[in-house]
Amino acid sequence: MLSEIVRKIDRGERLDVADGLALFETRDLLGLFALADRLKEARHGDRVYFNRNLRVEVTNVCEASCLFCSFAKLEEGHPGARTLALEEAWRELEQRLDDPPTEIHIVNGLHPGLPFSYYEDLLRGFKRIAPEVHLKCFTAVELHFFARHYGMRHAEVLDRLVSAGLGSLPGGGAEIFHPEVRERICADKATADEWLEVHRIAHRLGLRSNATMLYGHIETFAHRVDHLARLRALQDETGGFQAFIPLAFHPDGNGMRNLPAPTAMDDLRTLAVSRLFLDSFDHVKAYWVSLGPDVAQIALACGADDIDGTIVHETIYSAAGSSSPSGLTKAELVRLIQEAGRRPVERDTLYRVLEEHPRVAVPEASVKVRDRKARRHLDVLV
Ligand code: V47
Repeated sequence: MLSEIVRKIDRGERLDVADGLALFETRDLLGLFALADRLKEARHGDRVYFNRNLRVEVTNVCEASCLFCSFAKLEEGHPGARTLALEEAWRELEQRLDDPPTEIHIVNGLHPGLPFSYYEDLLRGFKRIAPEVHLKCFTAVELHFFARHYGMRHAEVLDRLVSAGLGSLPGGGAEIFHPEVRERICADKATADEWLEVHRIAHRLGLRSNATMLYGHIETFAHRVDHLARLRALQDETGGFQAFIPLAFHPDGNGMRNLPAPTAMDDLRTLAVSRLFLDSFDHVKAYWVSLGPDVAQIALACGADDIDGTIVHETIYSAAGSSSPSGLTKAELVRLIQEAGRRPVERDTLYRVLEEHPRVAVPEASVKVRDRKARRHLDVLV
């Protein structure tokens, strides 16, 4: 079956839903990874992208009740509920002005008690502090909530936020589009069509955005392929998506805590199938926070061309039991990529190249052996 798909890809034919399912079901995982890596290399060569970004969550108060979420607290005043004063949010950036991030990524709960001006002021304040910083803010779910809650059209919400400094949209909130799953895990927020419509409007207004898929809980492979197919259809229409990011489900402290987390092979398989099926997406991101740095590094040989960024300060995954560190330094990201035999490229949010690092020809272990002290150490060991 894989050989038929390889032939299709060689002929430049698009994969259909049956092919997507066959890829998810194949036992030839190494064949799958090699095929995805081949397509990644054809598009990006040995480049792997990362950026220097800062994550800010200004409120975890949320009127939605997603089964997978360990981050949101339903009401203000609930133990653990927290909404930052604008000055506190801005301080996150002010504290890092010696090495400022190129991007701030903001994702929040759906807070029913804040005025819309809070979000406009939030963005304006960040821009005042660092005019060059790119603001990648608010998932389509949040933007849809703003439209409903403040009585505006989606385009008006986006126009006002763009005037305040919004640069692009992150990919969160997509979860699983298929209603058999969506109605069970997140019935009370934007539907699949509403999520897609917000991105469609954003793309028409000239904004770029990302897309995600939360996998490894109650969904089937067929639901995953359906999700990818819906994203591919919108990408065909607008071309506005930059990156696809599969997000591995973390079970701690949420309504699906009785389920196991997906295993490494499922993580790698999902990334590889995404690369092959989403032929019109430039970038497939191995989000190291959700995968852990080790699996994210291996994913760089299975079709992923991006590993996300320094993050600095992550809360959604740490609340859900991820043992990943809350940030990585630029040097650590560069090393992860180099040791995967790839060339690290620091990018900005819109994938403009900021700095190309060399690909290291000799793996780190051999470099150490050339060092006299390490050599002596090794001689003792062998
Ligand atoms: O939408 C929440 C997911 C997303 C859990 O655009 C969970 O570059 C796993 O969208 N287990 C927010 N996942 C994060 C996000 C994102 C991340 C990295 C890069 C980009 C980008 C976007 O986190 C949510 C939801 O799908 N999430 N809880 C959990 N327990």
